[in-house]
Amino acid sequence: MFQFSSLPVLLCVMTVSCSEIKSCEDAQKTCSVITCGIPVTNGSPGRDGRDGPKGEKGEPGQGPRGLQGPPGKMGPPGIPGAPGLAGLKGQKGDHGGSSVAETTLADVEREIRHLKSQLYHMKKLQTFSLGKRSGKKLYVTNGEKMPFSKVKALCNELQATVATPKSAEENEAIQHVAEDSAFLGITDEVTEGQFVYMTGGGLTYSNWKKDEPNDYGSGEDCVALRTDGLWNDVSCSSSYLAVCEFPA
Ligand SMILES: [Ca+2]
Ligand SMILES: [Ca+2]
Repeated sequence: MFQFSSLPVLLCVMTVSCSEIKSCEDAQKTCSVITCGIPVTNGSPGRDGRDGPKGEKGEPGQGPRGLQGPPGKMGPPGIPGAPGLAGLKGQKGDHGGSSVAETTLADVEREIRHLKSQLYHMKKLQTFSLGKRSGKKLYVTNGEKMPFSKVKALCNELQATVATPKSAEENEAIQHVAEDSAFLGITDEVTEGQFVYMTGGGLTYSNWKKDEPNDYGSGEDCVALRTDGLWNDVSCSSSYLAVCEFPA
């Protein structure tokens, strides 16, 4: 009894083993003919089935955290923000260069006008107190007597010349200023007997006293205006009033 039930199985096994190039399906077909109606206890395992559908995502793993990666690229610039509130009002600035120059020029012009006014006023006072105006000349004396060399130096220091009358009117003006005999800007130091103006040129007017000039004594090369208005040649080293002449 045992031999009959196990024989088809053996035959099937033998058939498969004898023909290795045949597929298992073919073997089954071969065996099914033989095993018809006879239950089979244990067949050989079938091939792997097709892949099933993809499973759901699993839970994150628990492995160690990796190192932090490098920074990413810089993103695009954002939208400009709204304008801020207006700042506080600044302090008033200085004047510009041109304004300063104009202001300075105006100050200078104002100062010049003021000085001109003062100078005009002083000349009037001077004429009234010390001098005498004749035409375009102004004669001034300090009332001191001194040698001719010092008179020249004094008048030169005042940017003036020694009083030199070139007309009867001017001679009278000097006479009016001088309370005593005064030096005139006339000499014959260069050529004896030939009196000339210190400023240059021969005399165009004279008012000699009678018998003058006489070059008296050791010589007289300077000229003094007497209180009577007449001229006398005198020694330059003698002292007479200093009268200076200014252009008026
Ligand atoms: Ca002389
Ligand atoms: Ca004389």
